[in-house]
Amino acid sequence: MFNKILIANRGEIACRVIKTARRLGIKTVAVYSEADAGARHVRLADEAVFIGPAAARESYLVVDKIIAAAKQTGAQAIHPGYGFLSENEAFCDACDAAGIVFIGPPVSAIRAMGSKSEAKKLMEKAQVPLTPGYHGDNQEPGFLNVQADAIGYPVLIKAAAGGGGKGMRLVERSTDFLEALASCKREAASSFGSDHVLVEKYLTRPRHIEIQVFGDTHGNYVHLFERDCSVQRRHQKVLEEAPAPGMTLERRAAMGKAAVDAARAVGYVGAGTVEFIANQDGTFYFMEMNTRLQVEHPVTEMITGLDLVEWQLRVASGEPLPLAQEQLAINGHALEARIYAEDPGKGFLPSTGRLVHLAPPEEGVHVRVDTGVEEGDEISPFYDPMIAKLIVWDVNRDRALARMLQALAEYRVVGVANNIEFLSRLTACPAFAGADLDTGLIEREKGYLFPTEQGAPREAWLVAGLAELLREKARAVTQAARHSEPDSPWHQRDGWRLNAAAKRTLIFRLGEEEKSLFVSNRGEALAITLDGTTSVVSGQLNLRGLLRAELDGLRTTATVVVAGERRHVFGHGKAWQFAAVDPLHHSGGGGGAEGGLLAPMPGKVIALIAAEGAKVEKGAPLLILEAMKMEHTITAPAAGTVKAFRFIVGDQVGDGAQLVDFAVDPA
Ligand code: MV4
Repeated sequence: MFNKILIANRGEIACRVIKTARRLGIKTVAVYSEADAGARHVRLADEAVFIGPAAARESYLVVDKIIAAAKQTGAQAIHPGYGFLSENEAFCDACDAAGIVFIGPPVSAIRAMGSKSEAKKLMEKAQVPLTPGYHGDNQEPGFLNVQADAIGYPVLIKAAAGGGGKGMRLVERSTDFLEALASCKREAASSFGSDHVLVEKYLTRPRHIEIQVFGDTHGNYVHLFERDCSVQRRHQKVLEEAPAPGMTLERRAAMGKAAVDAARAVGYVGAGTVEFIANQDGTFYFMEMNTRLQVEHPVTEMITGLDLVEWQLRVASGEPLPLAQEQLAINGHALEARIYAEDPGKGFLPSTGRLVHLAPPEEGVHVRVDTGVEEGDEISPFYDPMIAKLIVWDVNRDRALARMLQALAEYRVVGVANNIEFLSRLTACPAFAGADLDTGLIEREKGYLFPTEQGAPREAWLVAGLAELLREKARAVTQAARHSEPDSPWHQRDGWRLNAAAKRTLIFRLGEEEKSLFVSNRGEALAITLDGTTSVVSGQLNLRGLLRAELDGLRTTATVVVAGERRHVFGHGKAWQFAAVDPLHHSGGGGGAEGGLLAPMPGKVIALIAAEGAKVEKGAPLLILEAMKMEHTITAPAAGTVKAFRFIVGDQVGDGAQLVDFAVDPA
């Protein structure tokens, strides 16, 4: 076994590999770019080597730099992770040339699986089922058109050197074939450097089912059962699970045999994945073979209880496979969701920024979080915006679904847009929960998955208000403790007032909607009037924003995280981004700047600054209130005219009182 390995990757997979290496007592070397100088994988590794600028093509993808780092640190082997150089033949050769073990398959297997048509020829020889079609060398258009007619429409034309859905054309009828073929060849030539295509029968509602295989250097091969990765968006996997719903023992054995035969056919060593496309009736066909450890490998680990990276390290160091096929079994069901910094409401646009608050669910037997970031880290624009992989396990699929919903509901991310709510809806959607799976699920369920409704339930507004008050109270207590007279009644934020029940107005905005919450004391609790209805609320808020509340006698929990003026409310698997509106700069009850300006709290008018009838700019001082022993300047919320003051100097005003009639200039 190795003493020291280098991980030629970053993010969650680098952290994940380091975790297993450390458990095995293997020293680890990380490599990092400028953008990753403070990254988690660098912190976790025993050593770290700087390899250059943030752009991957100048750092993580530069073969010579990775090899040099391994030589510099005495790493005996390199784990490539996935992506980057993990399936790069030149890198594999460079490792061999440098006498450094590449933890993966031999370069011959990478080469053989790099071409779709070459891979299919190998699979045909190994009697692995292929999609009905033509994948030969005759590329004459008329000949291919005859082949397509014989296959029967619809057919799919695929670029042999393509992948990930690129270079495919669906043809519904013979008269469209030649034009589609020409178009596909043009794209294939320009995108992949080869216009070689194959023609296949199109499967209309396919499932993507893949088999995890392992080979060692002693001729042993096993499969570690299947994963269903049908839930994809634009050829990016979103949710993966193991085992595949509806899989029969016979079908599993047949797919496992086909995958092992495929691995044996290419002399495979290490972890590999044979991808199949399957009809709804379960008939399956070879699609491609991936010669790397896949992103979704944890679901296989959760149902087998194995550590696939440990297997990779043992096999790469010449050990035999730790277990034989008959010693492998499935236990329970696992799901994986990829938590991304992207905005589903904006076409899944990647989101960058600092993770001002990051609180994954608690890990244990049922929940695993593979992540490359911690609170305070940046999600940069240079790399895949993955925040983490959330993996859950339970004894069956329904229980695993419940675990996933619970874990997603507990996952708190503030600072970047993210897909957690989308993943919750996807997990809960009837098609997925009912295992009605195919690669078109997300598109088919988009009405459910991308709701147009905005707004938040009353409970969310009340939670935002209660948390705000509890946070203010806690802050007052902290400040009092720092004050020379900590017991002074002026520090109490319990709403006590000399001669009136304390009243407060809190204003929050959600999207275009703005609401005022009128707060008063109700014994030990608070009364919040919202939309004309009063609720009695109380609760406790901890330092991480976890709120245990009682709203009108009903107990609930939520999390409220502050980021600037934003109040992120999480509850029941949903999230809302409120904005706290500073009443001092608020005008009008309805959220617009029209109408008067409300007194943010009880106080005394001590100066009228602007003249009645005066035209003023946004931010111009209008009057001064004295409240809580401080002077508060009320300013113009926008350019406009001071029509009239409702009070004169010396008047006492109540909380929420209208102070000024103000007309905003037309836009
Ligand atoms: C297909 C197919 C339907 N019929 N082949 C997409 C990329 C590559 N993995 C192969 N792909 C497909 N090949 C035939 N004959 C549908 C797809 C496909 C797909 C396959 C697996 C996972 C997701 C997919 C999304 C769209 C299309």
